Amino acid sequence: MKTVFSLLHSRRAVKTELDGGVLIEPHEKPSRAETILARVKGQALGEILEPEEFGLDPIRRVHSADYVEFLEHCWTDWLAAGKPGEAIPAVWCGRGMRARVPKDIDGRLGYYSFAAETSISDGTWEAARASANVALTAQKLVAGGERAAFALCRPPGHHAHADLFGGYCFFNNAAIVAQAFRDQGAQRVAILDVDFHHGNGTQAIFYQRRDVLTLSLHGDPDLVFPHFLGFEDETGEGEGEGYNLNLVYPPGTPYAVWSQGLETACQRIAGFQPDALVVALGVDTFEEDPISFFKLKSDDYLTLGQRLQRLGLPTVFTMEGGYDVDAIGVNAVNVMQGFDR
Ligand code: Q9C
Ligand code: ZN
Repeated sequence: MKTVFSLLHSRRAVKTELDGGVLIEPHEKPSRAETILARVKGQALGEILEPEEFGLDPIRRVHSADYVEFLEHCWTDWLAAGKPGEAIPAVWCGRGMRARVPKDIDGRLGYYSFAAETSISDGTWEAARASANVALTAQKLVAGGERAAFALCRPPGHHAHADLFGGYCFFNNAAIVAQAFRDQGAQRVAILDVDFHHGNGTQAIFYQRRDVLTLSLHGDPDLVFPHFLGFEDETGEGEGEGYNLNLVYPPGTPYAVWSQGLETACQRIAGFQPDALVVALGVDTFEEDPISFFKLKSDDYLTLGQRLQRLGLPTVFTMEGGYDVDAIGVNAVNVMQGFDR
């Protein structure tokens, strides 16, 4: 399988993540991508390609123009306002308040976000753009006849809504890929999210649509991020009713249990008969992940890849979460190798 990767990911290197009332070194850091790339090379998974430049149009098919513009200028606006640290949202439009875009940068940071752990600094815009280009290049490979491609995206994307950043995400790479397939003539596309966290952004973007089926297996949002979306009674709305599936699991869930949900999801995908599949691949389901509570083991990712391969669909993998441990490289590449064999 071919991998798409851009060194521009390293332009996103914030110093801070608000966690537990203190600013820690971010979990979502540059070494994540280097670790995974090293494993891709070490296993000779396949050719490694630089992304092409797709411009902002395919991003704007999923994200609002004002949100994209906000992200482009956020850091310089923050600096111009004389702020001493990194840009961190600290105020939101609470219940009963007015959802209008303020002029002030503090107000706009809150308007365009849903969480405060995701700091912004110099280079975030460039890295997020490159990450979307990585995803779109993988989409182009698969649209051009490759059975599958690995978009080694960083920053990740699945938490980003049409006009909200958070959960380490800015542009929803998986959604951008699905929309690109649709715009190139695919009738139906499925997005399967196997990251530990609910793919809230992806769900929200396609919630009222039946052309893109969204499915997510994740930790119970009653207990973990993103807390306010991802419950099993969210099944889609209007035209999209019946085209969103959430499968929620408790702390300690091993592959033997998680894989039953995977089977349910795969059967739903097969019944949908999509023209393409996008897999939002987080490996924070791993037993040693520092911010998660599932108990998947490294070999389980091979089995996951094999199951996805059996769907028989043109498939784009977008890299999402997975933190701190060296095994994120093994685990992510195991999915690809399980798929390839
Ligand atoms: N104490 C992805 O996996 N909350 N994002 C972290 C840590 C935010 C995860 C709390 C988690 C976001 C792409
Ligand atoms: Zn995650």
